[in-house]
Amino acid sequence: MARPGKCFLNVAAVVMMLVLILPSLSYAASYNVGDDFGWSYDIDLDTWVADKTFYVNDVLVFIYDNTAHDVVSVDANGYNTCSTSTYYGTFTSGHDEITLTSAGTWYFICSYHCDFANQKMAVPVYSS
Ligand SMILES: [Cu+2]
Repeated sequence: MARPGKCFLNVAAVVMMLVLILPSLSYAASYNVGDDFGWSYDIDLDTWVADKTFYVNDVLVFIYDNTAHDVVSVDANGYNTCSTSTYYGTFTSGHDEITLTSAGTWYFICSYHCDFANQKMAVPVYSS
């Protein structure tokens, strides 16, 4: 008992689901922090952040020499005072991929160079 009409509807439903799902997946972007400089005080990180728009689920890739630097996710006070006392995570692999899982401002510092070399950045993250 062939029912070509129902088959067409199933195909159409699958296509519609893909059309709805695929754009939301492809929007997540990945950024190498500092581009060719990496996570470094040799680049103005504020400027690096300023010309980009970050969204939830985007990924920041911190590439650095882990014998010289680290990445500490801190709150606003930690960012302003270069304090790691209220941190949300310390990353030390030299190649850390951090997914921006919520909207708001994310703060990152290098515990070695935050205060005297300004190796820190505040990243505004938007919901969509
Ligand atoms: Cu550093």
